[in-house]
This record gives sequence, C-alpha cells and structure tokens, in this order.
Amino acid sequence: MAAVLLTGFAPFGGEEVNPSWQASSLIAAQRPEFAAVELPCEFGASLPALRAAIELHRPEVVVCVGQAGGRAELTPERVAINLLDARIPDNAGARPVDVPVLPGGPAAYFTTLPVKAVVAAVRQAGVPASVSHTAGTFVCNQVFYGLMHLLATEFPGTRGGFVHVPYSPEQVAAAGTNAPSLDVGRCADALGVLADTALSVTEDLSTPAGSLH
Ligand code: PCA
Repeated sequence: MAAVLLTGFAPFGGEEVNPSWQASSLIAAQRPEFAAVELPCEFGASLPALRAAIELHRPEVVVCVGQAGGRAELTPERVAINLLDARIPDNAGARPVDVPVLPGGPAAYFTTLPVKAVVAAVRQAGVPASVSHTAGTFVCNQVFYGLMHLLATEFPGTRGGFVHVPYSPEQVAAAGTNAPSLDVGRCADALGVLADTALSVTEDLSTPAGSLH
C-alpha cells in the first residue's frame, strides 16, 4: 500500500529522457509513503499498466505526470476529454485520429485533485505553476481520462488527476533551443508538495484560476 501513486512516462518524440518519470521516481525514492511507476508512451499499453499499478499499490491519491514541452510551469490539469487526435505516432507507431478514449463514455471528466490549492502551495514553494484546462489529445489525455474513469467506476474512494511538467534544462540544452525548462530536482520537490496538498486538502480553494482563452 502507498498513500500516493505517482506515474511518469517513458521518453517519446525522439527525446532521450522524460522529466515526468525522472521527477516522479526521484521524489518517490525520498518519500517512503509514495510509489512511482513508469508508463509506456503507447496508446495500447498505457492504461493496462496504470490499472496494474493502482491494483498493486491501492493508493489514496493517484497523480499521473507527463511532459509538456514548451510549457513554462507545472500545470495541474482540470479536465480530461474523451478524444484522441495524435499529431505524432506513439512509441509503438500508433496514431489514432478522432477516436474516443472510451467509446460511449462521458465527454469529459474533471480532476478530483484540489488543483487551485496545489497551484498555491507549489508557488509558495518557489516553483511556477498554474491550472491548465487542456491536457491535449495525445497519450497524456488518454491516461488522464482513463484514470478518472477507472476511479469513478471501480475505485470511488481514490482521488486522482494529472499534472504536466516542462522540459528539463538538459533537454533544452541538448536541443539547442530557448524553450522554457524546470530543473528535475525542483520539479520532484514540487510534485512532493502537490502530493502532500492532495492528501490533506479535500475541498479546493474557490479563488479564480481560469483563463480568458
Ligand atoms: N507527454 C505526452 C505523452 C507522454 C508525455 O510525457 C502528452 O502530453 O500527451
């Protein structure tokens, strides 16, 4: 049993590493009550791996983490949609376009993590963060939607959600671009703050955190 299950992803899109897994495994190694599992970046294999991890660890809270290259902040996601539209192939070569995650499923699920309280706590710890209203339409959105469906239908006592993290500085340096980045150690600490907040706060803040576009 673990209080918190963190998942990160395998590298994808030509990258050598994925900071979502680097940071998740780093904080889980420091916190005995956390467990971390790496998910394949594959439409066919990611949700069975997530289900197995939840069945193994029986956590109170599940936090799935993914890389969002180009984002400048840690971004807890608010809504998962029942749509896949892959701009690039996954690691197995699959590229679903305009396919539901779950045929006949609800159009969307909301996170059950206190995303506004999380953003406030992560900012307080000195790491930029904001609420995101789209997890995209690739494997991360699939995992987020699949997670929320699984929790709603089979693990109603478990809360969960998804957070995207920026590139690491090493990835940006290797690519020779000026994309924003977040140090993996700082990212790991921020995931710890996020998880602690998710464990202790069951009713989210009602401060505004929406976006105009
Ligand atoms: N990011 C991708 C998939 C795996 C990951 O780390 C996404 O945002 O969908």
